[in-house]
Amino acid sequence: MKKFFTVVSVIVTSVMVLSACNSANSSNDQQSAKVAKANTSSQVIVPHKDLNQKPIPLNIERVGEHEVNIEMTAQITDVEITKDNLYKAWTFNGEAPGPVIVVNEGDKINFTLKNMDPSIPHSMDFHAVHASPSQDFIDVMPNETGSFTYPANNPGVFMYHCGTKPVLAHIANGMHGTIIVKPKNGYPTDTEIDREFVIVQNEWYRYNDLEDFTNGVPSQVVFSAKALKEGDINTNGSVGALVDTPLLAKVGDKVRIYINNVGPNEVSSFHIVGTVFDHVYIDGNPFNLMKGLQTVMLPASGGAVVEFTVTKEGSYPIVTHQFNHATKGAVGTLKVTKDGLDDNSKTMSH
Ligand SMILES: [Cu+2]
Repeated sequence: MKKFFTVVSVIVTSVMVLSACNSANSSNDQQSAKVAKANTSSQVIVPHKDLNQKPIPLNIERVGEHEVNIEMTAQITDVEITKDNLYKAWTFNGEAPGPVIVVNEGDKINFTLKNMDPSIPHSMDFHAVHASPSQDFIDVMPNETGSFTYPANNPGVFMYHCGTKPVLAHIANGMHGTIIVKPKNGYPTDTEIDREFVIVQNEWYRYNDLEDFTNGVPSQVVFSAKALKEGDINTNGSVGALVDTPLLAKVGDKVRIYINNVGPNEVSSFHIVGTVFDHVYIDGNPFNLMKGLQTVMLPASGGAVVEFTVTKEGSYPIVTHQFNHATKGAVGTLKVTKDGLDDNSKTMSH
């Protein structure tokens, strides 16, 4: 009899434990269903509806020879993808892709993320640093601020992005960008360079639609230019951004472009019509030097430094050689003139 009761009590306890597990699971499921619902509806999530937060400039300050403070915001800001498509983007600092960050190899980064989104958490995942993701890339809750410290010990051109679940939704809605870590001893070709640009590729889908992000094809694939210094062109990832405002160079210039493909899903086959890349540093590391490339393959998140000389005047189309993507917007122009100024001549379309 005693044995019977023991068995029954074991069964009852097991059922209780199982049902507790189930109820925890079902609460998790409900939670995920809620998140999934918010992201598969192709709708603006309600608290974002009337929100269009003014872009806030990146705050970066050198506080020591090998130490920088970086302060960024997560915020909801309208971004024009095409003339008729204003996208209520989830952004860093009100830009999508976010502002380019430049630090030096060996820097300690003291990073602060101010989450101005009133409704959902956001976070920061820098590909340029060594960190413990479960401690250093964690969610910052709505209307809160999080601070993190990590070293940037590898030179290169790296992606950064929000890593909050579902990460695909956060990246596809606009939370991505580029961080350049300048090599301690520079690039061997530094002295030859006449001008530098930063170009970022990303793609857009149906608005806030996790189903389309996951199983669809991009509606637009775009390039943006990011300013390295005051006065440089700085754009969002809009169709035609770099055709309407071409990059400029002078005949004979050796041009360097820092390129980064921030996805979220597609690869890039970066190519500039009418030239061959003399030097390519894959992922922007001076050790990864390749010569004489026509096209550089950038995986999702991948970066590179490409260098080439423009020998004649004219308009040089910048494309991804995956022409279905070029057709969807990933085209820009490098205009080469006698004096490096815009002569307002027509740019070549591609
Ligand atoms: Cu986010």
